[in-house]
Amino acid sequence: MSLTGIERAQAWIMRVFMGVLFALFRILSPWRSAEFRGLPPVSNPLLLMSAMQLSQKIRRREVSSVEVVEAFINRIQTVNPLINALVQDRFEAALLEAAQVDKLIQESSGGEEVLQDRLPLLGVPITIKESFALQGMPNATGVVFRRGVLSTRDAPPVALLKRAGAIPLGVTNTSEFCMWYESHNHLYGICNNPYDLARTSGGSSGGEGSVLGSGASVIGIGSDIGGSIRMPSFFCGVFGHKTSPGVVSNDCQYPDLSGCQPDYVSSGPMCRYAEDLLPMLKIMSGPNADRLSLSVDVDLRKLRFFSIPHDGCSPIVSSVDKQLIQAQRKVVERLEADLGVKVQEVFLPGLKYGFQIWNTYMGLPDKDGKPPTPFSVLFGEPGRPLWPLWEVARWMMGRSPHTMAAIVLSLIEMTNSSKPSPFILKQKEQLQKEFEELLGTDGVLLYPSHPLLAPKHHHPLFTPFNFAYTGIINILGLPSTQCPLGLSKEGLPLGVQVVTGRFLDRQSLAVALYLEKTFGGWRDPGAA
Ligand SMILES: *[C@@H]1O[C@H](CO)[C@@H](O)[C@H](O)[C@H]1NC(C)=O
Ligand SMILES: CC(=O)N[C@H]1CO[C@H](CO)[C@@H](O)[C@@H]1O
Ligand SMILES: CC(=O)N[C@H]1CO[C@H](CO)[C@@H](O)[C@@H]1O
Repeated sequence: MSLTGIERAQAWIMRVFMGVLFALFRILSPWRSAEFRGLPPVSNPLLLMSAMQLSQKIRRREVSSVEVVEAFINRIQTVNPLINALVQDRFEAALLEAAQVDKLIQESSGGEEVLQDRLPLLGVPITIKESFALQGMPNATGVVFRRGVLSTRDAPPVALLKRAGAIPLGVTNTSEFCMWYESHNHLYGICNNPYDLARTSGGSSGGEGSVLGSGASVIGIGSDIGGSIRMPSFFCGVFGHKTSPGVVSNDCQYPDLSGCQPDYVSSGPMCRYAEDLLPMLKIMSGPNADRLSLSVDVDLRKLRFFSIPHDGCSPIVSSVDKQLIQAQRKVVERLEADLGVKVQEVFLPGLKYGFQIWNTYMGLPDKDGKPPTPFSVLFGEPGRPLWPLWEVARWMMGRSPHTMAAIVLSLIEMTNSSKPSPFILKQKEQLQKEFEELLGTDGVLLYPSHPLLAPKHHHPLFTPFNFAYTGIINILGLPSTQCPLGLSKEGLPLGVQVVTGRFLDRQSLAVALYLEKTFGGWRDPGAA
Protein backbone atom coordinates (compact mmCIF):
# COMPACT_ATOMS: atom_id res chain seq x y z
CA MET A 1 0.00 0.00 0.00
CA SER A 2 1.34 3.46 -0.72
CA LEU A 3 0.29 7.06 -0.95
CA THR A 4 -2.09 7.23 -3.90
CA GLY A 5 -1.13 9.19 -6.98
CA ILE A 6 -3.87 11.66 -6.19
CA GLU A 7 -2.55 12.31 -2.69
CA ARG A 8 0.96 12.72 -3.97
CA ALA A 9 -0.22 15.11 -6.67
CA GLN A 10 -2.25 17.02 -4.07
CA ALA A 11 0.85 17.57 -1.95
CA TRP A 12 2.85 18.80 -4.91
CA ILE A 13 0.10 21.06 -6.22
CA MET A 14 -0.16 22.56 -2.74
CA ARG A 15 3.56 23.22 -2.69
CA VAL A 16 3.65 24.85 -6.09
CA PHE A 17 0.54 26.83 -5.28
CA MET A 18 2.15 28.18 -2.09
CA GLY A 19 5.28 29.12 -3.99
CA VAL A 20 3.35 31.06 -6.62
CA LEU A 21 1.15 32.69 -4.01
CA PHE A 22 4.17 33.78 -2.02
CA ALA A 23 6.02 35.18 -5.03
CA LEU A 24 2.90 37.17 -5.83
CA PHE A 25 2.60 38.56 -2.31
CA ARG A 26 6.24 39.48 -2.14
CA ILE A 27 5.73 41.65 -5.18
CA LEU A 28 2.45 43.16 -4.00
CA SER A 29 2.88 43.30 -0.27
CA PRO A 30 3.66 46.28 1.89
CA TRP A 31 5.75 44.10 4.25
CA ARG A 32 9.10 45.63 4.97
CA SER A 33 11.84 44.44 7.25
CA ALA A 34 12.48 46.43 10.40
CA GLU A 35 15.33 48.93 10.21
CA PHE A 36 16.62 48.58 13.75
CA ARG A 37 17.70 45.01 14.22
CA GLY A 38 18.96 44.53 17.74
CA LEU A 39 17.85 44.78 21.37
CA PRO A 40 19.84 46.51 24.10
CA PRO A 41 21.67 44.06 26.40
CA VAL A 42 20.15 42.97 29.71
CA SER A 43 21.79 45.08 32.40
CA ASN A 44 19.91 44.34 35.63
CA PRO A 45 21.29 41.14 37.27
CA LEU A 46 17.79 40.35 38.62
CA LEU A 47 16.80 39.60 35.03
CA LEU A 48 19.50 36.94 34.79
CA MET A 49 18.23 34.62 37.52
CA SER A 50 15.89 31.68 37.30
CA ALA A 51 12.44 31.90 38.86
CA MET A 52 13.62 29.44 41.52
CA GLN A 53 16.56 31.68 42.44
CA LEU A 54 14.38 34.78 42.45
CA SER A 55 11.76 33.24 44.71
CA GLN A 56 14.44 32.07 47.12
CA LYS A 57 15.95 35.56 47.29
CA ILE A 58 12.51 37.05 47.82
CA ARG A 59 11.70 34.57 50.62
CA ARG A 60 15.05 35.30 52.28
CA ARG A 61 14.36 39.04 52.01
CA GLU A 62 17.55 39.51 49.98
CA VAL A 63 15.46 41.35 47.42
CA SER A 64 11.86 42.53 47.51
CA SER A 65 9.22 41.27 45.13
CA VAL A 66 8.53 44.91 44.22
CA GLU A 67 12.15 45.35 43.09
CA VAL A 68 11.96 42.19 40.99
CA VAL A 69 8.64 43.11 39.39
CA GLU A 70 9.91 46.63 38.67
CA ALA A 71 13.03 45.24 36.98
CA PHE A 72 10.91 43.15 34.61
CA ILE A 73 8.48 46.00 33.94
CA ASN A 74 11.41 48.25 33.01
CA ARG A 75 12.82 45.68 30.63
CA ILE A 76 9.41 45.13 29.01
CA GLN A 77 9.01 48.87 28.57
CA THR A 78 12.41 49.02 26.87
CA VAL A 79 12.02 46.07 24.52
CA ASN A 80 8.29 45.77 23.86
CA PRO A 81 8.12 48.65 21.36
CA LEU A 82 10.65 46.63 19.34
CA ILE A 83 9.23 43.12 19.74
CA ASN A 84 5.47 43.71 20.25
CA ALA A 85 5.27 40.63 22.47
CA LEU A 86 3.18 41.82 25.42
CA VAL A 87 -0.22 42.92 24.13
CA GLN A 88 -1.89 43.95 27.40
CA ASP A 89 -0.14 44.67 30.68
CA ARG A 90 -1.36 44.72 34.27
CA PHE A 91 1.67 46.49 35.71
CA GLU A 92 -0.19 48.49 38.36
CA ALA A 93 -2.00 45.45 39.72
CA ALA A 94 1.24 43.45 39.61
CA LEU A 95 3.08 46.09 41.69
CA LEU A 96 0.29 46.07 44.27
CA GLU A 97 0.43 42.29 44.46
CA ALA A 98 4.22 42.41 44.82
CA ALA A 99 3.87 44.87 47.72
CA GLN A 100 1.43 42.45 49.37
CA VAL A 101 3.95 39.63 48.95
CA ASP A 102 6.64 41.72 50.60
CA LYS A 103 4.30 42.47 53.47
CA LEU A 104 3.40 38.79 53.85
CA ILE A 105 7.07 37.85 54.03
CA GLN A 106 7.79 40.55 56.61
CA GLU A 107 4.97 39.23 58.77
CA SER A 108 5.46 35.51 58.19
CA SER A 109 6.77 33.58 61.13
CA GLY A 110 6.78 30.13 59.55
CA GLY A 111 10.31 30.39 58.15
CA GLU A 112 11.57 29.97 54.63
CA GLU A 113 10.78 26.27 54.18
CA VAL A 114 7.09 26.68 54.91
CA LEU A 115 6.84 29.44 52.32
CA GLN A 116 8.83 27.43 49.78
CA ASP A 117 6.50 24.47 50.22
CA ARG A 118 3.26 26.39 50.02
CA LEU A 119 4.26 29.19 47.64
CA PRO A 120 7.18 28.03 45.49
CA LEU A 121 6.84 30.97 43.06
CA LEU A 122 6.12 33.61 45.68
CA GLY A 123 6.66 37.10 44.30
CA VAL A 124 8.02 36.00 40.89
CA PRO A 125 6.61 37.70 37.77
CA ILE A 126 5.19 35.60 34.96
CA THR A 127 3.74 36.25 31.49
CA ILE A 128 0.71 34.43 30.07
CA LYS A 129 -0.13 33.53 26.47
CA GLU A 130 -3.22 35.57 25.61
CA SER A 131 -5.31 32.54 24.58
CA PHE A 132 -5.31 31.40 28.24
CA ALA A 133 -7.94 33.05 30.38
CA LEU A 134 -6.41 35.48 32.86
CA GLN A 135 -9.10 37.31 34.76
CA GLY A 136 -9.71 40.85 33.48
CA MET A 137 -7.37 40.45 30.49
CA PRO A 138 -8.43 40.12 26.84
CA ASN A 139 -9.95 36.83 25.68
CA ALA A 140 -9.44 37.52 21.98
CA THR A 141 -6.57 35.36 20.63
CA GLY A 142 -5.68 38.01 18.07
CA VAL A 143 -9.13 37.98 16.45
CA VAL A 144 -10.39 41.40 15.38
CA PHE A 145 -14.08 40.74 16.05
CA ARG A 146 -13.21 39.75 19.65
CA ARG A 147 -11.74 43.14 20.48
CA GLY A 148 -12.86 44.10 23.97
CA VAL A 149 -13.89 40.58 25.11
CA LEU A 150 -12.40 40.03 28.56
CA SER A 151 -11.81 36.84 30.54
CA THR A 152 -14.04 36.48 33.53
CA ARG A 153 -11.86 33.93 35.33
CA ASP A 154 -8.47 32.20 35.24
CA ALA A 155 -7.68 29.11 33.18
CA PRO A 156 -6.82 26.23 35.59
CA PRO A 157 -3.02 26.21 35.07
CA VAL A 158 -2.97 30.01 35.36
CA ALA A 159 -4.91 29.80 38.62
CA LEU A 160 -2.47 27.17 39.93
CA LEU A 161 0.57 29.31 39.06
CA LYS A 162 -1.03 32.32 40.75
CA ARG A 163 -1.84 30.21 43.78
CA ALA A 164 1.84 29.23 43.92
CA GLY A 165 2.65 32.92 44.28
CA ALA A 166 3.46 33.97 40.69
CA ILE A 167 2.47 37.51 39.68
CA PRO A 168 1.22 37.91 36.07
CA LEU A 169 2.59 40.99 34.28
CA GLY A 170 0.26 40.69 31.30
CA VAL A 171 -0.68 38.62 28.28
CA THR A 172 1.32 37.93 25.12
CA ASN A 173 0.78 37.85 21.38
CA THR A 174 -0.34 34.81 19.38
CA SER A 175 -1.27 33.99 15.82
CA GLU A 176 -4.89 34.61 14.80
CA PHE A 177 -6.93 31.91 16.61
CA CYS A 178 -3.57 30.28 17.54
CA MET A 179 -3.77 28.57 14.17
CA TRP A 180 -0.41 29.38 12.64
CA TYR A 181 3.25 29.29 13.45
CA GLU A 182 3.82 33.03 13.16
CA SER A 183 2.45 35.37 15.81
CA HIS A 184 0.76 37.91 13.58
CA ASN A 185 -2.81 39.17 13.64
CA HIS A 186 -4.75 42.31 12.78
CA LEU A 187 -5.71 42.96 16.41
CA TYR A 188 -2.22 43.26 17.94
CA GLY A 189 0.07 43.35 14.93
CA ILE A 190 3.17 41.26 14.39
CA CYS A 191 5.52 39.92 17.06
CA ASN A 192 9.26 40.11 16.36
CA ASN A 193 12.14 37.78 17.12
CA PRO A 194 14.52 39.19 19.77
CA TYR A 195 17.59 37.97 17.84
CA ASP A 196 16.54 39.66 14.60
CA LEU A 197 13.49 41.89 14.51
CA ALA A 198 12.94 41.12 10.82
CA ARG A 199 12.27 37.50 11.70
CA THR A 200 9.35 35.69 13.29
CA SER A 201 9.22 34.70 16.94
CA GLY A 202 7.17 31.69 15.85
CA GLY A 203 3.72 30.71 16.99
CA SER A 204 1.29 30.30 18.23
CA SER A 205 2.94 31.06 21.61
CA GLY A 206 5.22 33.58 19.84
CA GLY A 207 4.66 36.44 22.27
CA GLU A 208 5.84 34.20 25.10
CA GLY A 209 8.89 33.06 23.13
CA SER A 210 9.77 36.65 22.28
CA VAL A 211 9.29 38.19 25.73
CA LEU A 212 11.27 35.34 27.33
CA GLY A 213 14.02 35.39 24.72
CA SER A 214 14.38 39.17 25.20
CA GLY A 215 15.09 38.73 28.89
CA ALA A 216 11.88 40.60 29.72
CA SER A 217 10.20 37.62 31.40
CA VAL A 218 11.63 34.56 33.12
CA ILE A 219 8.72 32.09 33.06
CA GLY A 220 5.62 31.80 30.94
CA ILE A 221 2.95 29.40 29.79
CA GLY A 222 2.01 28.11 26.35
CA SER A 223 -0.11 25.52 24.58
CA ASP A 224 0.93 23.19 21.78
CA ILE A 225 -1.12 21.20 19.26
CA GLY A 226 1.42 21.15 16.43
CA GLY A 227 4.49 22.78 17.97
CA SER A 228 3.06 26.02 19.37
CA ILE A 229 5.27 25.82 22.48
CA ARG A 230 8.34 24.23 20.90
CA MET A 231 8.63 26.32 17.70
CA PRO A 232 8.60 29.76 19.37
CA SER A 233 10.86 28.44 22.14
CA PHE A 234 13.26 27.23 19.47
CA PHE A 235 13.15 30.42 17.35
CA CYS A 236 13.65 32.56 20.48
CA GLY A 237 16.33 30.45 22.17
CA VAL A 238 14.46 29.35 25.32
CA PHE A 239 13.15 26.13 26.87
CA GLY A 240 9.63 24.94 26.14
CA HIS A 241 7.96 21.76 27.28
CA LYS A 242 5.04 20.04 25.58
CA THR A 243 3.61 17.98 28.41
CA SER A 244 2.29 14.42 28.11
CA PRO A 245 -1.34 14.75 27.04
CA GLY A 246 -4.12 14.85 29.63
CA VAL A 247 -1.97 16.11 32.53
CA VAL A 248 -2.21 19.92 32.44
CA SER A 249 -5.79 21.16 32.01
CA ASN A 250 -6.58 22.80 28.67
CA ASP A 251 -9.83 24.37 29.86
CA CYS A 252 -10.56 28.08 29.45
CA GLN A 253 -8.51 28.71 26.35
CA TYR A 254 -9.88 30.35 23.24
CA PRO A 255 -10.74 28.94 20.73
CA ASP A 256 -12.30 25.67 21.83
CA LEU A 257 -10.97 22.63 20.06
CA SER A 258 -13.29 20.09 18.48
CA GLY A 259 -13.31 16.60 16.97
CA CYS A 260 -10.27 14.62 18.14
CA GLN A 261 -8.14 17.72 18.59
CA PRO A 262 -8.37 17.86 22.41
CA ASP A 263 -6.44 14.55 22.51
CA TYR A 264 -3.40 16.15 20.89
CA VAL A 265 -3.08 19.55 22.57
CA SER A 266 -0.91 20.06 25.64
CA SER A 267 -0.21 23.09 27.77
CA GLY A 268 3.17 23.46 29.40
CA PRO A 269 5.88 25.74 30.74
CA MET A 270 8.14 28.02 28.67
CA CYS A 271 11.16 29.52 30.42
CA ARG A 272 14.69 30.84 30.13
CA TYR A 273 16.30 28.53 32.71
CA ALA A 274 15.96 24.75 32.63
CA GLU A 275 15.69 24.43 36.41
CA ASP A 276 12.29 26.17 36.30
CA LEU A 277 10.73 23.58 33.97
CA LEU A 278 10.06 20.87 36.52
CA PRO A 279 8.70 22.99 39.38
CA MET A 280 6.43 24.85 36.94
CA LEU A 281 5.17 21.63 35.41
CA LYS A 282 4.49 20.26 38.88
CA ILE A 283 2.45 23.33 39.78
CA MET A 284 0.55 23.49 36.47
CA SER A 285 -0.38 19.80 36.63
CA GLY A 286 -2.24 20.24 39.92
CA PRO A 287 -3.59 16.91 41.18
CA ASN A 288 -2.36 15.15 38.01
CA ALA A 289 1.28 15.81 38.93
CA ASP A 290 1.39 12.34 40.57
CA ARG A 291 1.05 10.75 37.15
CA LEU A 292 4.43 12.17 36.17
CA SER A 293 6.37 10.98 39.28
CA LEU A 294 8.41 14.16 39.03
CA SER A 295 10.24 13.55 42.30
CA VAL A 296 11.81 10.32 41.01
CA ASP A 297 15.50 10.99 40.29
CA VAL A 298 16.69 10.50 36.71
CA ASP A 299 20.14 9.01 36.16
CA LEU A 300 21.12 10.07 32.64
CA ARG A 301 23.75 7.32 32.43
CA LYS A 302 21.03 4.71 32.70
CA LEU A 303 18.96 6.04 29.79
CA ARG A 304 19.12 4.81 26.20
CA PHE A 305 19.66 7.62 23.69
CA PHE A 306 18.57 7.86 20.06
CA SER A 307 19.04 10.52 17.44
CA ILE A 308 17.02 11.11 14.27
CA PRO A 309 18.67 13.90 12.26
CA HIS A 310 15.81 14.49 9.78
CA ASP A 311 12.38 13.25 8.69
CA GLY A 312 13.64 11.19 5.75
CA CYS A 313 13.11 13.94 3.16
CA SER A 314 9.42 14.71 2.89
CA PRO A 315 8.92 16.53 -0.45
CA ILE A 316 6.70 19.19 1.18
CA VAL A 317 8.94 20.02 4.16
CA SER A 318 12.26 21.94 4.03
CA SER A 319 15.49 20.00 4.51
CA VAL A 320 17.07 20.44 7.90
CA ASP A 321 19.54 23.34 8.08
CA LYS A 322 23.16 22.13 8.13
CA GLN A 323 23.90 24.06 11.30
CA LEU A 324 21.07 22.25 13.07
CA ILE A 325 22.32 18.85 11.88
CA GLN A 326 25.74 19.83 13.21
CA ALA A 327 24.40 21.04 16.53
CA GLN A 328 22.52 17.78 17.03
CA ARG A 329 25.67 15.83 16.15
CA LYS A 330 27.56 17.82 18.76
CA VAL A 331 24.93 16.88 21.35
CA VAL A 332 25.45 13.22 20.44
CA GLU A 333 29.24 13.55 20.81
CA ARG A 334 28.98 15.29 24.17
CA LEU A 335 26.48 12.77 25.53
CA GLU A 336 28.78 9.92 24.56
CA ALA A 337 31.87 11.62 25.96
CA ASP A 338 30.32 12.94 29.19
CA LEU A 339 27.98 10.11 30.13
CA GLY A 340 29.64 7.13 28.54
CA VAL A 341 26.40 6.24 26.75
CA LYS A 342 26.02 5.10 23.16
CA VAL A 343 23.66 7.26 21.10
CA GLN A 344 22.08 5.25 18.33
CA GLU A 345 21.13 6.95 15.07
CA VAL A 346 17.80 5.61 13.81
CA PHE A 347 15.66 6.10 10.75
CA LEU A 348 11.86 5.77 10.75
CA PRO A 349 10.44 6.05 7.22
CA GLY A 350 6.95 7.00 8.48
CA LEU A 351 8.24 10.35 9.75
CA LYS A 352 8.25 11.78 6.26
CA TYR A 353 4.44 11.64 6.33
CA GLY A 354 4.45 13.80 9.48
CA PHE A 355 2.33 16.57 8.01
CA GLN A 356 -0.20 14.23 6.37
CA ILE A 357 -0.55 12.26 9.59
CA TRP A 358 -1.04 15.43 11.65
CA ASN A 359 -3.53 16.82 9.16
CA THR A 360 -5.50 13.58 9.03
CA TYR A 361 -5.79 13.26 12.82
CA MET A 362 -6.78 16.93 13.22
CA GLY A 363 -9.72 16.21 10.93
CA LEU A 364 -11.00 13.08 12.68
CA PRO A 365 -14.38 13.20 14.42
CA ASP A 366 -14.68 12.86 18.20
CA LYS A 367 -15.88 9.63 19.80
CA ASP A 368 -19.52 10.58 19.24
CA GLY A 369 -18.81 10.98 15.53
CA LYS A 370 -18.91 14.79 15.60
CA PRO A 371 -16.41 16.28 13.09
CA PRO A 372 -14.19 19.24 14.06
CA THR A 373 -15.39 22.76 13.31
CA PRO A 374 -13.92 23.72 9.91
CA PHE A 375 -11.46 26.65 10.02
CA SER A 376 -13.65 28.54 7.58
CA VAL A 377 -16.52 28.44 10.11
CA LEU A 378 -14.29 29.45 13.02
CA PHE A 379 -12.69 32.27 11.04
CA GLY A 380 -16.04 33.55 9.81
CA GLU A 381 -17.61 33.86 13.28
CA PRO A 382 -19.83 35.49 14.31
CA GLY A 383 -21.01 35.69 10.68
CA ARG A 384 -21.20 33.06 7.97
CA PRO A 385 -18.18 30.87 7.10
CA LEU A 386 -15.23 32.49 5.41
CA TRP A 387 -15.17 32.12 1.64
CA PRO A 388 -11.43 31.70 1.08
CA LEU A 389 -11.10 32.90 -2.52
CA TRP A 390 -13.19 36.01 -1.86
CA GLU A 391 -11.11 36.61 1.26
CA VAL A 392 -7.92 36.48 -0.83
CA ALA A 393 -9.35 39.24 -3.00
CA ARG A 394 -10.33 41.29 0.06
CA TRP A 395 -6.87 40.73 1.53
CA MET A 396 -5.23 42.08 -1.61
CA MET A 397 -7.30 45.23 -1.30
CA GLY A 398 -6.24 45.53 2.34
CA ARG A 399 -9.84 44.94 3.46
CA SER A 400 -9.62 41.58 5.22
CA PRO A 401 -9.68 41.42 9.02
CA HIS A 402 -7.81 38.12 8.68
CA THR A 403 -4.15 37.30 8.19
CA MET A 404 -2.94 35.58 5.05
CA ALA A 405 -2.11 32.55 7.21
CA ALA A 406 -5.74 32.11 8.27
CA ILE A 407 -6.87 32.45 4.68
CA VAL A 408 -4.27 29.94 3.49
CA LEU A 409 -5.43 27.47 6.14
CA SER A 410 -8.99 27.68 4.91
CA LEU A 411 -7.68 27.22 1.36
CA ILE A 412 -5.80 24.09 2.42
CA GLU A 413 -8.96 22.88 4.09
CA MET A 414 -10.78 23.06 0.76
CA THR A 415 -8.52 20.25 -0.48
CA ASN A 416 -9.47 17.94 2.39
CA SER A 417 -10.99 14.64 1.40
CA SER A 418 -14.08 13.26 3.05
CA LYS A 419 -12.35 10.05 4.12
CA PRO A 420 -8.95 9.74 5.79
CA SER A 421 -6.37 7.91 3.69
CA PRO A 422 -5.89 4.32 4.91
CA PHE A 423 -2.22 4.57 3.95
CA ILE A 424 -1.70 7.54 6.28
CA LEU A 425 -3.62 5.89 9.13
CA LYS A 426 -1.42 2.82 8.74
CA GLN A 427 1.77 4.94 8.74
CA LYS A 428 0.68 6.49 12.02
CA GLU A 429 0.00 3.12 13.64
CA GLN A 430 3.35 1.83 12.46
CA LEU A 431 5.17 4.90 13.81
CA GLN A 432 3.36 4.66 17.13
CA LYS A 433 4.53 1.07 17.51
CA GLU A 434 8.09 1.95 16.50
CA PHE A 435 8.25 4.86 18.95
CA GLU A 436 6.88 2.75 21.79
CA GLU A 437 9.43 0.01 21.14
CA LEU A 438 12.25 2.49 20.75
CA LEU A 439 11.54 4.59 23.83
CA GLY A 440 10.08 2.06 26.25
CA THR A 441 10.45 3.46 29.77
CA ASP A 442 14.06 4.62 29.48
CA GLY A 443 14.55 5.85 25.91
CA VAL A 444 15.27 9.46 24.93
CA LEU A 445 15.09 10.70 21.35
CA LEU A 446 16.76 13.76 19.85
CA TYR A 447 14.86 15.20 16.88
CA PRO A 448 15.05 18.67 15.26
CA SER A 449 12.58 21.16 16.75
CA HIS A 450 12.14 22.61 13.25
CA PRO A 451 13.99 22.22 9.95
CA LEU A 452 14.94 25.91 9.57
CA LEU A 453 16.35 28.62 11.83
CA ALA A 454 13.89 31.43 12.68
CA PRO A 455 12.49 32.46 9.27
CA LYS A 456 12.00 36.03 8.07
CA HIS A 457 8.53 37.45 8.68
CA HIS A 458 5.83 35.90 6.45
CA HIS A 459 8.22 33.34 4.95
CA PRO A 460 6.44 30.49 6.79
CA LEU A 461 3.58 31.09 4.32
CA PHE A 462 5.60 29.30 1.71
CA THR A 463 6.92 26.57 3.98
CA PRO A 464 3.53 25.89 5.55
CA PHE A 465 4.18 22.22 6.36
CA ASN A 466 7.48 22.63 8.21
CA PHE A 467 5.76 22.30 11.58
CA ALA A 468 5.51 18.56 10.80
CA TYR A 469 8.68 18.12 12.91
CA THR A 470 6.79 19.12 16.03
CA GLY A 471 3.26 18.15 14.93
CA ILE A 472 4.02 14.45 14.57
CA ILE A 473 5.01 14.29 18.26
CA ASN A 474 1.55 15.65 19.22
CA ILE A 475 -0.19 12.91 17.28
CA LEU A 476 2.06 10.27 18.85
CA GLY A 477 1.03 11.64 22.27
CA LEU A 478 4.56 12.00 23.61
CA PRO A 479 6.14 14.66 25.82
CA SER A 480 8.94 16.75 24.32
CA THR A 481 11.23 19.51 25.55
CA GLN A 482 12.77 22.05 23.17
CA CYS A 483 16.25 22.99 24.41
CA PRO A 484 18.42 25.86 23.13
CA LEU A 485 21.94 24.97 21.90
CA GLY A 486 23.67 28.30 21.43
CA LEU A 487 23.58 30.53 18.36
CA SER A 488 24.16 29.98 14.65
CA LYS A 489 26.74 31.94 12.68
CA GLU A 490 23.98 34.47 11.84
CA GLY A 491 23.31 34.86 15.57
CA LEU A 492 20.03 32.91 15.55
CA PRO A 493 19.15 30.29 18.16
CA LEU A 494 19.96 26.64 17.54
CA GLY A 495 18.12 23.89 19.38
CA VAL A 496 16.78 20.37 19.51
CA GLN A 497 13.70 18.66 20.89
CA VAL A 498 14.07 15.86 23.38
CA VAL A 499 11.26 13.30 23.21
CA THR A 500 10.56 10.60 25.80
CA GLY A 501 7.90 7.98 26.56
CA ARG A 502 4.46 9.10 27.65
CA PHE A 503 4.32 10.37 31.26
CA LEU A 504 8.13 10.20 31.45
CA ASP A 505 8.42 13.98 31.12
CA ARG A 506 10.96 13.98 33.97
CA GLN A 507 13.49 12.34 31.64
CA SER A 508 13.42 15.05 28.96
CA LEU A 509 13.47 17.71 31.70
CA ALA A 510 16.61 16.09 33.13
CA VAL A 511 18.20 16.10 29.68
CA ALA A 512 17.28 19.80 29.38
CA LEU A 513 19.26 20.55 32.55
CA TYR A 514 22.24 18.64 31.17
CA LEU A 515 22.07 20.44 27.79
CA GLU A 516 21.87 23.83 29.49
CA LYS A 517 24.97 23.05 31.53
CA THR A 518 26.82 21.73 28.49
CA PHE A 519 25.78 24.23 25.82
CA GLY A 520 25.13 27.36 27.87
CA GLY A 521 21.32 27.60 27.55
CA TRP A 522 19.70 30.96 26.78
CA ARG A 523 21.91 33.80 25.45
CA ASP A 524 21.22 37.51 25.85
CA PRO A 525 20.23 38.68 22.33
CA GLY A 526 21.58 42.15 23.18
CA ALA A 527 25.03 40.86 24.06
CA ALA A 528 26.10 39.90 20.55
C1 LIG B 1 -13.70 33.50 26.47
O1 LIG B 1 -14.58 33.57 25.38
C2 LIG B 1 -15.23 32.36 25.05
C3 LIG B 1 -15.99 32.49 23.74
O2 LIG B 1 -16.62 33.72 23.60
C4 LIG B 1 -16.14 31.96 26.19
O3 LIG B 1 -16.78 30.73 25.90
C5 LIG B 1 -15.28 31.79 27.43
O4 LIG B 1 -16.08 31.49 28.55
C6 LIG B 1 -14.46 33.04 27.72
N1 LIG B 1 -13.53 32.72 28.79
C7 LIG B 1 -13.50 33.38 29.92
C8 LIG B 1 -12.59 32.83 30.96
O5 LIG B 1 -14.12 34.38 30.15
C1 LIG C 1 2.60 47.10 16.67
C2 LIG C 1 1.22 46.99 17.21
O1 LIG C 1 0.26 46.85 16.47
N1 LIG C 1 1.12 47.05 18.54
C3 LIG C 1 -0.17 46.95 19.21
C4 LIG C 1 -0.17 45.79 20.15
O2 LIG C 1 -1.37 45.72 20.87
C5 LIG C 1 -1.62 46.85 21.68
C6 LIG C 1 -2.87 46.58 22.50
O3 LIG C 1 -3.97 46.34 21.70
C7 LIG C 1 -1.73 48.09 20.79
O4 LIG C 1 -1.92 49.24 21.61
C8 LIG C 1 -0.46 48.23 19.97
O5 LIG C 1 -0.58 49.28 19.06
C1 LIG D 1 -13.12 15.10 6.56
C2 LIG D 1 -13.33 16.53 6.74
O1 LIG D 1 -12.79 17.16 7.62
N1 LIG D 1 -14.15 17.12 5.88
C3 LIG D 1 -14.41 18.52 5.94
C4 LIG D 1 -13.77 19.24 4.77
O2 LIG D 1 -14.12 20.60 4.81
C5 LIG D 1 -15.50 20.84 4.74
C6 LIG D 1 -15.73 22.34 4.70
O3 LIG D 1 -14.59 23.08 4.65
C7 LIG D 1 -16.21 20.23 5.92
O4 LIG D 1 -17.58 20.46 5.83
C8 LIG D 1 -15.92 18.75 5.94
O5 LIG D 1 -16.48 18.20 7.10
